[in-house]
Amino acid sequence: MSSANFYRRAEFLTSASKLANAPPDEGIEIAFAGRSNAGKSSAINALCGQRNLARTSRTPGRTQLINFFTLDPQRKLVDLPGYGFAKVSLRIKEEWQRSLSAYLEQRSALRGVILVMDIRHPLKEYDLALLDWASQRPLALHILLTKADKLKRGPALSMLQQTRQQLADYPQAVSIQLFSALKQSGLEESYRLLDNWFERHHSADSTPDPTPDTPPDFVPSNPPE
Ligand SMILES: Nc1nc2c(ncn2[C@@H]2O[C@H](COP(=O)(O)OP(=O)(O)OP(=O)(O)O)[C@@H](O)[C@H]2O)c(=O)[nH]1
Ligand SMILES: [Mg+2]
Repeated sequence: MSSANFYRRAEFLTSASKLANAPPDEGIEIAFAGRSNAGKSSAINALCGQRNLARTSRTPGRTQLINFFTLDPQRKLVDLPGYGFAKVSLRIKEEWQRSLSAYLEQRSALRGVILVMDIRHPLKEYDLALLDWASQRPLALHILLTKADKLKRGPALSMLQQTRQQLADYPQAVSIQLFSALKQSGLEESYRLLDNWFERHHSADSTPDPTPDTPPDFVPSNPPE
């Protein structure tokens, strides 16, 4: 099955306000983390070819729960609550931060973290904190510099280069790419990475494909030229 078709099978499973409410800790999970409003939920929707799988919003702080999406019985995508948003009460902020850190530190199924950053504001304080956190355990790390459509090609590439350089001193390997949910760009590169982390090897994938290849039902509101 093509990657696009595999990820299109994503279905909402459940939301958990804390780790204790999460589904059983088994199989492989890949989590999307990042600052509030960075574009995590939009990235998941773009990758899964579904407009409204993960709730998105102009209002920062939309995703306040840990949301689980099932791809198949052994593989899930996880939309984490965004961090760094000032306008929520301290109590709620502390709760999020607690459930987020518990998930990142304790979840055995967690294979890798996709750190989503707005290309115009990469590697802010909380992003660096997240990278440090993630390096406490062997987690694969990848960065989406998203909203790449907000910059022209040249500046976007130079931001990619700059950010890559800043990560060079980092103790753990972190791969990085440009992405745009709006323009649907960067999908193939992300699929290769997700397939790898999910141990989805095309020839060895024994899961039968019940659905024939179908065109995406996701029509970007602003399709690329
Ligand atoms: N231009 C552009 N806008 C985007 C892109 N991705 C997301 N957005 C917009 O950015 C805003 C936030 O997107 P979300 O996907 O809800 O962000 P989030 O990281 O899930 O936010 P929280 O759930 O609050 O943590 C929305 O208005 C999106 O439409 C993109 O690639 N390009
Ligand atoms: Mg969200």
